[in-house]
Amino acid sequence: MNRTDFLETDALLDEEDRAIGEAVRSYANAELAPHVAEWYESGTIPIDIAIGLGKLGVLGMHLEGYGCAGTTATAYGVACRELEAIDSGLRSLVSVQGSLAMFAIHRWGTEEHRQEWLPRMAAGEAIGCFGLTEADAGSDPGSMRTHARRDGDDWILSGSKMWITNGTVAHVAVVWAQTDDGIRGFAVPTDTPGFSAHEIHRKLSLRASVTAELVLDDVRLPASAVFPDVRGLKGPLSCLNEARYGILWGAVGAARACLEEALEYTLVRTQFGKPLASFQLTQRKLADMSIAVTNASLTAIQLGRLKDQRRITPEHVSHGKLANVKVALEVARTARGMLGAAGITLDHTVMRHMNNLETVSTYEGTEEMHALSIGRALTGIAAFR
Ligand code: TGC
Ligand code: FAD
Repeated sequence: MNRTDFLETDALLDEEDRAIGEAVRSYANAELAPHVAEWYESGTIPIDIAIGLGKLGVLGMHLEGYGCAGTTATAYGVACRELEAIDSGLRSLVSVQGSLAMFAIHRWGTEEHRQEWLPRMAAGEAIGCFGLTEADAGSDPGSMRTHARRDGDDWILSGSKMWITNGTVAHVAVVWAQTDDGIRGFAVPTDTPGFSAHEIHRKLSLRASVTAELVLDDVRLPASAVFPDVRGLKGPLSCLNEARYGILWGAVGAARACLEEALEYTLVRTQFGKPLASFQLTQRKLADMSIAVTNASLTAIQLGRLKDQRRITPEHVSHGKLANVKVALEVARTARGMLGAAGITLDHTVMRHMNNLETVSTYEGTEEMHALSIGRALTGIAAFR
């Protein structure tokens, strides 16, 4: 019996996808897990781990060509699951690099952008970030103020972006801005004069991850910097679909890790002369957590199938992100309580996961945004505004 995959949902995966998951799990356990509490405590992540992740083949792994592995979407999901079982910050690094920055360049960039950035990004030698959110434009990115105007053939980009993962360590920023022709995307080398990034400190969540404000102070870009063929929110939202898909898998990993730790702890911790796991109230919690992890896993696997068959819709992704992050947070909170005082320290993983999942629930569309997206699909009525 597999105590953290009760219904053996992994048996539903193709052999190759499962093997990729095992390779990522074993790399993450050996190379990343031993350091992650220290990174979390110091509020940082050494960006040179991207080189190892590049060698592992997980950066932009479901993209074709340009040094990317070209795996199935399911394999990408399984990799996200195994990384987030260690820490959401690791999955975040991979999501932003592969699903946001690289996907944007791959899908919407020019051939020149692709040749310039993708091979180095797949190898982890160049880092990307994705600037959509602003201080006053979060759930409603269409209200962004950052804008780009023409000056001869050049573009002049002005404004600021907030809460940008990898912002201070990025070599290229994908920036979305208002133009006379609607919202457009730009590939901005971060050494361009006028571009600066400022790390956001004092986070209580996703601490093993760099989060920054981007300031665009009349950044002059050549005509070739713009993504030629996309206008409007469709551009950035198409990238979010990719990252949200990775997140719905990642949440399974975080929840599974919390279940695993709650089980291990309650089997050995004794109170009232018996292991905590022997009390009926504890077993009810463990049973509910096991069911939650299994259901989340089934949801992820079905969405992987739909994505590999090119039948997935944004509303399907909203379903997965909302459902899986919500239950992962519930599992993490329950597990945190089950470890008592020990559960609040970095010697255990549960509170780190719980705190991380607060961010995971907020970014890439809050629970409310995804509920409204599902509501619109069910009713035909948009209730966002
Ligand atoms: P709406 O009128 O619904 O749509 C505008 C245009 O966009 C199209 N569209 C989509 N296209 C692709 N994928 C989707 N999911 C799409 N949703 C909508 C739509 O068809 C339309 O196209 P067109 O051609 O007709 O113009 O737009 P709205 O302004 O009403 O907003 C819809 C809403 C609220 C769902 C959307 O704005 C939204 O998703 N808000 C949440 C914002 C968000 O998720 N931000 C995330 C920022 S990035 C991030 O958090 C990274 S964290 C990463 C990490 O560290 O892991
Ligand atoms: P708001 O939009 O102000 O929402 C606040 C609350 O109001 C939420 O509960 C929300 O659901 C609710 N609300 C809003 N509108 C409605 C409505 N119509 N009906 C009901 N409730 C509503 N962004 C990027 O572009 N790139 C990144 O790399 C990135 N990384 C991030 C990393 C971290 C650590 C964090 C915390 C955020 C990151 N974000 C990034 C930003 C993230 O996408 C936004 O925080 C998110 O979209 C929510 O926006 P907001 O924080 O402005 O909240």
